[in-house]
Amino acid sequence: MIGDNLFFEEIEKVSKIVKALIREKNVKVISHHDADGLSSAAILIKALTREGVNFKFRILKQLTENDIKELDIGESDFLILLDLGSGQINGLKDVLDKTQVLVLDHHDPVRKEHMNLLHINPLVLGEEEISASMICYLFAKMLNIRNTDLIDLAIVGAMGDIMDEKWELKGLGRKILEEAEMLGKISIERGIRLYGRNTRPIFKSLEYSSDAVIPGITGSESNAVQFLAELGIELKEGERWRMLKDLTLEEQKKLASAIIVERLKNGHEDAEDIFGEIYNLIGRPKDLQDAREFATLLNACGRTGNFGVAVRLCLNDLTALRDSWGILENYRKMISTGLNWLRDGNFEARNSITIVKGGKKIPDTIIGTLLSIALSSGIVDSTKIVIGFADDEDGNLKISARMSRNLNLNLRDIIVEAAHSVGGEAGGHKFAAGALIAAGKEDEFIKATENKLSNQVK
Ligand SMILES: [Mn+2]
Repeated sequence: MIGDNLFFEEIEKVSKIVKALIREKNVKVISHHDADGLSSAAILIKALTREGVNFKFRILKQLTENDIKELDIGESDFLILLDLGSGQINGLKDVLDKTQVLVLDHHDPVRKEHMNLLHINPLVLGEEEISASMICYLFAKMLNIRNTDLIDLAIVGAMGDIMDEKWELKGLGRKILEEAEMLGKISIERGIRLYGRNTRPIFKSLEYSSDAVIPGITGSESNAVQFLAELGIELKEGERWRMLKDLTLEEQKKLASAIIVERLKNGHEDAEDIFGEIYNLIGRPKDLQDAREFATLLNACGRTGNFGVAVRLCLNDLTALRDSWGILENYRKMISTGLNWLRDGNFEARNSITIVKGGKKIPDTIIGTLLSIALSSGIVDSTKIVIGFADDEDGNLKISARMSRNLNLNLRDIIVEAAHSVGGEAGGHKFAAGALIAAGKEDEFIKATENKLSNQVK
């Protein structure tokens, strides 16, 4: 079942050490506020509870050097970092000099060792990237085989971090998916890559079609409604809005070919490339059965500060479901207000980058999500990097950067270098990165980014 490579050996070795540590020390768990971090937190919470261990847990937007100081970790503590930490190994030095730290993360790592550092990151251990939730799952399973029942959360976290390019998990992530299928926790279906299959009216799914983009229809509710009317697909069944899952097979085929035709008309290179896999969670309430929708809901909770609701949802506390819909509604409003603001042209297209200065207009917790949607729906040029700025509550500037997977650059390297040049902190992945810098430094940051890019092109 378990491979013989370094990654799995390390997880096994570390799990044994951790098993002893959690009994001796005060356990403090810190995780990240997005869907991957929240699923990771839920997996560890359940696993630690099963070990009979008391612990404290906190969710953070990011782990800054200031946050590390405020954690006030002493010799009797044991710190566990989920979906963050790999990029902050240097900042953790003082803590590491005092006590052990376990990092379960997949962000681009600082490759530094310390005798107190237990660092599980596939990128450090010669393995391909998987989500933090998947790392946490593998770790929890090694701690106690009963934790295999948490495997659906591993998949949900991976959806949140979009580890499934074109809606299909590959590589090690696929192996975990297959394990979930084998355990009877997930079923796999094929369908059009449209969000909201079980939760939104069809025209809303089409309006928000950012993955399989439909020219002229993505982003326009009225065009989406008209498109369906022309196809003879009823919007309602009695009083109830119909959703994608309600379509007959005939209607699904009609819709799929019409989408392909629209894409062909507009000269899309891969017009027929609109299908992908849908992952159904078995044994979850109806509204949480689609792994992607579950991830969206967790994201909405996390980015609006409702961490408790998110973790309760993961742990199958159904009373949290009622609380979550209002949160999602609010989050969707925030996103659509932000998108409309961008559509009004509130960005600056430069030679090699697009700049979005969000200021106080765009909450720092959603700027990254907005940029991702703006890229994939064509609001901003997808052949360029897009960089967004938003004021955070401490008076700093939160930076998010995104680029299409077609670009052959390493966004994390670019952003880290630019952030360091203005005295900030940064981290991330090849296609998505973030930073935190002092207010007023954005032009300097932009210049540093442009310089780095022009050097790379030469
Ligand atoms: Mn993650």
